[in-house]
Amino acid sequence: MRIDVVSIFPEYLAALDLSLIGKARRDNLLDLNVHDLRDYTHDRHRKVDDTPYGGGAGMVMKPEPWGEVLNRIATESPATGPLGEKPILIVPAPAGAVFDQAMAYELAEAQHLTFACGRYEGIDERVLEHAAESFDVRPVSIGDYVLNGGEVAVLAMVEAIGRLIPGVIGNPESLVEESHSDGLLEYPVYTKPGSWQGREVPEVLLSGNHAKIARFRRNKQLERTAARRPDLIVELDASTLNRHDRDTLWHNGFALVEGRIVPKDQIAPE
Ligand code: 6GU
Repeated sequence: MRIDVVSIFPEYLAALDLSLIGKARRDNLLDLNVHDLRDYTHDRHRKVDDTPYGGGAGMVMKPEPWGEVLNRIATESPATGPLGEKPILIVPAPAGAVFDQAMAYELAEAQHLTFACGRYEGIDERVLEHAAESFDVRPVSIGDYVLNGGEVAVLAMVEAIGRLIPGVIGNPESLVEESHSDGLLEYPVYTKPGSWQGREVPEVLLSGNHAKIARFRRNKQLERTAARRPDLIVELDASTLNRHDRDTLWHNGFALVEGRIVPKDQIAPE
């Protein structure tokens, strides 16, 4: 996969040299190019922002350097195929669609991703309109809070996407049993010593009884998802739940009503 990132703080992206993503680059599984937006200015001050038309606080990123760098990336894109497919341009912004594991899986299939990191109040809207001629443009947010710029969001997204590229994670099995892969949060994990500061590892994990261990872990997934992320519980496909699952959910505040999972306190009394 090819990834291009455009930023006025390219040093922010240096962290992508580390760990699994850094190794994926060295192994040529990931061709990552970071561009300094200021290299596409032509004035002495390398100016990338200006005051907003219509007034208001803050500064807006000027269109010209963005136009130049995106044209160059589009021209070099390996994803402009015979069927007219467009490379994807992700624009990190709190006003975007929320990034999640399903989006990470979808984007991990792409041949080429470009990330346009805005700063200040954002990028002149005409840049996105112009870019849409050569890219599939997607404003994306990493959650309901505001960052000063897109760089930290790009670090999160590239890590989430990059680890799903075949060959990046040594043991692909570990992708199957992680949080969000089945709509539930991960179960708690333990390692040696079996007793630490008076706290014991749950006995069932030492039992060697694989069916019992699987049930224990599944219950923990259901319990902690019910407590921490009740929004995920009501989205579960009820047909994937067995009698034990439904019983655990009942004891954690959820009932199955006409094939749907609902919080018990929302069931109207007879
Ligand atoms: Cl993707 N960018 C910025 N600047 N702020 C954010 C965000 C992205 N996601 C949440 N807040």
